[in-house]
Amino acid sequence: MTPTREDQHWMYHNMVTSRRFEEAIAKIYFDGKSPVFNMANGPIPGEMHLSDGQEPVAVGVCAHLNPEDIVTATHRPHHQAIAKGVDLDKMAAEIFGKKTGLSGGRGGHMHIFDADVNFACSGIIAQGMGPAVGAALSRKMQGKPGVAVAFLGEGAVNQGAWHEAMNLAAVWNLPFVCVIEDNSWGISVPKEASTAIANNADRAAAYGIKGMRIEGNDPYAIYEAAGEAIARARAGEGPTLLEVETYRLAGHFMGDAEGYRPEGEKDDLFAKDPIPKMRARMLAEGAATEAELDAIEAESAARVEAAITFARNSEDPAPEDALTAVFA
Ligand SMILES: Cc1ncc(C[n+]2csc(CCOP(=O)(O)OP(=O)(O)O)c2C)c(N)n1
Repeated sequence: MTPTREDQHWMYHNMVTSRRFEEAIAKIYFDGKSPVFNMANGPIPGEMHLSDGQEPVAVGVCAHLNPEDIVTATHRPHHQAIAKGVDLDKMAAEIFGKKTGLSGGRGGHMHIFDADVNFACSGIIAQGMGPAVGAALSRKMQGKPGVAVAFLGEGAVNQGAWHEAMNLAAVWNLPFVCVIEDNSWGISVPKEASTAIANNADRAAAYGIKGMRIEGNDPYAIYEAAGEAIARARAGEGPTLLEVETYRLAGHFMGDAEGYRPEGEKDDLFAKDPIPKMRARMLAEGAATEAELDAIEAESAARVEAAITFARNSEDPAPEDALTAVFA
């Protein structure tokens, strides 16, 4: 199933918006954090994990989802949040720790929650599995439509929580899709040093479900495989495990010296940047004109600038608000 022209425009738009958003965040992040790096300082407090390069996974999957579908993500959540339709102004404000943020600035970049589009994420790896499988179970028990998708890194699928949730999703034949973003690194640990098998899709056999691996960080191939998995979930045919090869162009976190990367790895990865590749393919196949793609890029840049301005100009939460919405 090739994405329609409209879907391709949507995918490209969301990939570019995600990339521009992270470029803007990266530019601001170190403000106020030097000469001594203190991650509590500056307009963007806390740790920062960028998803540059991994955008095809988010758009290839989320192109098939509706607001009623559920997504859980990880400590690296911006690309999926944008593709799921999370409000960009409120997400930027959350990252800046502002009162107008999705959670009033309490969560920061690793805890983006938007109930309007059923999106959540957590900095605890594999933590999204339980809530996603639980959401799929609730939809099934209530006879409501909705597919739940949990995105995880390839390092996270060695957690016990992942296996337990995967098993229950299969036992209960739930409308659930697990998407593993295999960027080959868990912080500085290569996949082969943490995972006993090369292809995590093979683990699907342990749960009697369908598993697929998609190579090449290709938005078109991801779209096709995800479309099949999500259609199966909607038809009541149970969960699917998708592993997608992708690339992390940035460090694990902002400030990562990336000394663990083999010489030249980053150059190779940048040469395969999925955004210019998709642009070239759309032009070659007549799916868009130069003018249309330029307009998409301009629109994304303006949207990001507006969100960053909204976040910067928003009020800080009052100190006494720190004690609301918590168990005291
Ligand atoms: C339960 C738990 N253990 C350890 C950590 C620390 N930690 C944060 S990210 C990470 C590696 C994650 O690798 P992967 O799942 O492949 O995702 P990626 O960072 O590559 O996107 C670890 C160990 C954590 N956040 N949660």
